Amino acid sequence: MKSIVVLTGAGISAESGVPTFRGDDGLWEGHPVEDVATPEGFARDPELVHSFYNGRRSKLLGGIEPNAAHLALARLEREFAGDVTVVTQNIDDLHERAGSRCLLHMHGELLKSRCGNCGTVAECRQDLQTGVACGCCGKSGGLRPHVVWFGEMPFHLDEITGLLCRAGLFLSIGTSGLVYPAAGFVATARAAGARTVEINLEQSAGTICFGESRRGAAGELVPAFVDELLAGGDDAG
Ligand code: BV8
Repeated sequence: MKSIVVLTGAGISAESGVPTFRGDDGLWEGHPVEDVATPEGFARDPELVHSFYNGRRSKLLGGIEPNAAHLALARLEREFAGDVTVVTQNIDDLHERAGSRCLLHMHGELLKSRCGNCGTVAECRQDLQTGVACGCCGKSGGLRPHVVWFGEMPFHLDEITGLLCRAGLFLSIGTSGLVYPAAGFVATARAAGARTVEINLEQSAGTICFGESRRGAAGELVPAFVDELLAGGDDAG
């Protein structure tokens, strides 16, 4: 049984109440991306960037729960005969809390901080400000969210490329397909001979690259597709 690679984006967390980036309640709304999701923006106004991420962190910790799509992917990992790896663009912890274990956060994690002075990555469940000192080196002024901003190198790319080249099935869920290198994963998987399936609420920038595209809400379509895969009704390649 070949392996499955699942790419998720903000759309898989939408039904849990986490705003997507390009929806009406979009995250970047009110903030140009350059101001809140680039190293230059952070250097220019660190307190603005801290408040942007502090707001998202406290919302995530204030009652947001995994939804049926997250839970279905964890079930797939437990019950599928081959390997299942979730590569997420999301910085929330909903895949972990749903039970996914084989999980790569290519754009980092909202509940972790990184120290610009000593490089320590630590759990972070409270507000960050410029004056907060690093628990390791004791210095302040260097802490930032452990997330990948525009212009920064995503994490785990070598491992992800290897997985894509060996996958029997590449499944993309809830992403607009606008941000690279994640948006290019489908081409890599397809070139390596994988079956490619997209589940998304609307047409995405990458829809034409997928062998199959299923239109609808992740909370409904992902559990149904996982049932199909576990029943063996649809060969995962
Ligand atoms: C890189 C973390 C070099 C932070 C994010 C000029 C200068 C510098 C770089 C570039 C440049 N031009 C292009 C680039 C590359 C750039 C890029 O792609 N820019 C775009 C805008 C053109 N990329 C980068 O900078 C990346 N780094 O390139 O380094 C390099 C080059 C090659 C190889 C290696 C390295 C780093 C980008 C990472 C930025 N960080 N997030 C944070 O979260 O604050 S990006 C962020 O937006 C997400 O992580 C995600 O990646 C991205 C897109 O969001 P989506 O997840 O797709 O969400 P979106 O709202 O857009 O769409 C949601 C979809 O769900 C919709 O289609 C909707 O219909 C659907 N949906 C909604 N509800 C549901 C649903 N579907 C199903 N069910 C539902 N219920």
